[in-house]
Amino acid sequence: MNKVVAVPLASAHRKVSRRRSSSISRLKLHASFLIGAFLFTLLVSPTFGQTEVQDLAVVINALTHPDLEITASLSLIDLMEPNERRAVDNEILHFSRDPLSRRRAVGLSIRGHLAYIPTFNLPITGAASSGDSIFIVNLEDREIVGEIPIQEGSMPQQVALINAQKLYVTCAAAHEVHVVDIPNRNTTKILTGAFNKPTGITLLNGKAYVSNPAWEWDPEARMTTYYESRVTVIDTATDIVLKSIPVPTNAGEIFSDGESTIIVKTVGNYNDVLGHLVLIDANTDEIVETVKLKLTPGSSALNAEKQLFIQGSWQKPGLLIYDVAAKDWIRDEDDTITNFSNDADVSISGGLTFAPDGNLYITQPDWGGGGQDYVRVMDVTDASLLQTYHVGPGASILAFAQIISRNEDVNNDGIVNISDLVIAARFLGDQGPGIIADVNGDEVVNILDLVLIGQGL
Ligand SMILES: [Ca+2]
Ligand SMILES: [Ca+2]
Repeated sequence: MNKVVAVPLASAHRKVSRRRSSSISRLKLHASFLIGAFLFTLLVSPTFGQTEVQDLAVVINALTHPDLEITASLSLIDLMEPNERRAVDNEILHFSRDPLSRRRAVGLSIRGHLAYIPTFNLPITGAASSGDSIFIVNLEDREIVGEIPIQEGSMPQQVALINAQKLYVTCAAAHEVHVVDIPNRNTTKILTGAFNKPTGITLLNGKAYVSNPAWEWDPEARMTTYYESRVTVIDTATDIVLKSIPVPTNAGEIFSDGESTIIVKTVGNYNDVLGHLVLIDANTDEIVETVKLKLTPGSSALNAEKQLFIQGSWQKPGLLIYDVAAKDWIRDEDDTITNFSNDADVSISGGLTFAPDGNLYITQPDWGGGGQDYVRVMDVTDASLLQTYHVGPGASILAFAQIISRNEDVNNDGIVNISDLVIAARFLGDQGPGIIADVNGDEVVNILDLVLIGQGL
């Protein structure tokens, strides 16, 4: 774990010192009194001698079980804490107090200190959802700080944060993508007509790519019908649907390589149609490669080296690795990673997520409510097991957050930007203890506080 601890701290220090020296050089001579005052502030205020950085894994424990009185919850793992037990803060909050509501938490997107989690009540499978919303959780204060209402019955799935003002949320039951104004916490636009059970969403080059699995449960025939699956492309500046790209049956997870390629995993029909990988050129929005899988794939995740790790099916367990850049297999169906190199007894099945440091996090939920829910960390260079964290019931969704405590972050969203300056300016001239805009803590809000926020921009 030393690698994880050292890197963010060092980079944070570098960032702070670079920022300080470059901005001082920009100050004019006639403002030298300000420099003096500013440096004095830095020296006397203990807050500015250190920048507190916390690397977290955020876990959604998704099991709802009225008989066992289990409701969906959130756990945090402190990745800088080497002790596996102490590192986990289990079930710090629940999405409902009422087990009978079976309130689901199905997605997780993080920006700064804030996590956006689509939720809805679904007491009976197959019924319409109710109380649909997106919870906003402040990960530093560890509390729900807001709730964005989403139209009842739409079953919000996944959030894509377009910018500080706007997010998209895929709404599977409504066959829509809703455009949400984040500061006002309301839906401003509904994109419709191009979607069929939209679920996955990823962003690249000013566009959003949405996967449409397009399946429907037929209660009379007691079987699932699979319609034509597509990837829908949306211009995120205008919210206009640009294109619908047909893909093989049952499109699921969708990834961006951060440069030029969108990768879609299709699952098939769990019968005679197996899975595929589809690569889409994000400049032309044309399919450039379709790779047939010889199985029904499980969870997958893409790392910074553009390697797609895929769980095999339950009949054919083990990890496959596809090299997206080379369009070739690193480990194919006949050569999967079935065991940890240093612990052959531990199964590596479960949900996959890559951490910023390149390690693979595997969520292993116990859907029976037996409490055997784990997050395991794999070093993919040698497939060794690094950590095992015991988390909450149904732990199956995971994402990463970096918490940096800064007084300059006036509105406490984890990001220092123009919004903080605007808010602080409203307090100019105010005096007294505990004013949020009093960045240097001298009990007066003046130009010095604004300068300090300006440093963070
Ligand atoms: Ca802020
Ligand atoms: Ca002040």
